Amino acid sequence: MGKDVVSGLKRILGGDKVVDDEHIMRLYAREPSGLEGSVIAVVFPESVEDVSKIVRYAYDREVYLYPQGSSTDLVGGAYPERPGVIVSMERMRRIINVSILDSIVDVEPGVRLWDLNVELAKHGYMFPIDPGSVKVATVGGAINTGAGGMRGARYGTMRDWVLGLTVVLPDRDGTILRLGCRTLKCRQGYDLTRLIVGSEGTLAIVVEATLKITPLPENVVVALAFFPSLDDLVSAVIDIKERGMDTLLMEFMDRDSAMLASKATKSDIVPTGDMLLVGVPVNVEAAERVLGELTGIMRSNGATDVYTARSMAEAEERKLLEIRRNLFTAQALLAFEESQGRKIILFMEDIAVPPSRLPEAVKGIKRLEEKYGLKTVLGGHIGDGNLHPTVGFPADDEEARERALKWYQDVMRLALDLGGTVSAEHGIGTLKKKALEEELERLGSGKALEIMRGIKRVFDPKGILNPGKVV
Ligand code: LAC
Ligand code: ZN
Repeated sequence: MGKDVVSGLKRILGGDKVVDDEHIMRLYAREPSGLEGSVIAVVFPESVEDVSKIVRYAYDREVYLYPQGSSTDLVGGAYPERPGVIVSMERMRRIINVSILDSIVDVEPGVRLWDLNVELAKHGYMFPIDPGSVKVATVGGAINTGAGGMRGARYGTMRDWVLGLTVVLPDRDGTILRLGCRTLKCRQGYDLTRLIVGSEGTLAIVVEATLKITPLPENVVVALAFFPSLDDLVSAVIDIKERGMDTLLMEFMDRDSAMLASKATKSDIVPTGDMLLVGVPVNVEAAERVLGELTGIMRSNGATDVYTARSMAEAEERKLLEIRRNLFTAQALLAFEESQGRKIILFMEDIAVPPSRLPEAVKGIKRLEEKYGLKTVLGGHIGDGNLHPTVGFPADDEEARERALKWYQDVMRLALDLGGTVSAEHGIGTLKKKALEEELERLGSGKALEIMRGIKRVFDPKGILNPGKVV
């Protein structure tokens, strides 16, 4: 079947948009966690019509399709679990229109979030969703993942920023459908736009998006501090919140993880405790005063070293954000050192708990680290209670994989016990399917799963789009 599919796709798209080289296909078959599937071909559509043609072909022959951005979701969301065709959106990367007056931008799905922000910055605007993978993550991937990131406590997730979408449905005609509006307010019956956001490529292929944009803050002050204990760090967070500071960033990493990430990034900053990173938007005149208040709160809660920057540009230049951005890299380094060069798999959790329950969550994660004997790197978005404990193990160690899977499930149960949720921003993919069921059952909402499976059938009657994911 593989050869037929390749020649069929070449016939309808032209040879230059279809790749079936083994080595290249392997690159598209895996995600950074180390999960890997198998690929028949990778196709690179260049237009909406190309996508529609691909879908019509796949519908006819019942070929599985995997729409893909940069595949950095970390829960097995975009990799081809069953053999199929990767639909890479990387050639559809035009910023079609920026309208400051309407506060919107129209983009193709392959535009990288970073590049979008470089363009918007020229107008004094930004698109605020800022996942750890922001330098490679694409708009289409972020829409399908429902991505969040470091500014989540203030700006929420993708759900809050997508106004309209053009999608291609996986039906006989490869129907092209426009959903949502180009205005900030929009009531179009049931909200199909937001149904697609976070649907992980299981309902439709996003081919264009209308996103809301917002002015860049005039200025942001940043402080990075190290605390003798997580309890001290949390009490600094409480004080910052009680002072009514409207933070843009509120991020943390535990001591060992910060040290590893500092080493991995060859940072000049040597962590001396549990790390808190805070950014507060203020106008230039108030920068000094607010920075003084912020460092005052940190020091009065026991912070030893405090690094500060009067602007985001200075913070980037002095690499105050780099340690936190490299949480995942830190675990990769740790697992790699311990595995003596073997291929490793990383499981990064993505639970959220109400921030008031964070101390209990952190203690619970430490307990599970001991219970399973898995060295855990811990950090996340402390402002919105989204935690990313991460473990790694050699890919060929079955026993360690079993243990890590049990650990993974237990971390999610801990979140549910504390009134939280199993996935905040990375999605369900393959790794969190069971946990999603558990979450809904605990809420007495088992029926919601039936509704979701029904929705999947309505959009994708033959089940060809990213099969086996989410529900
Ligand atoms: C982070 C990404 C991985 O917060 O969610 O680092
Ligand atoms: Zn995150």
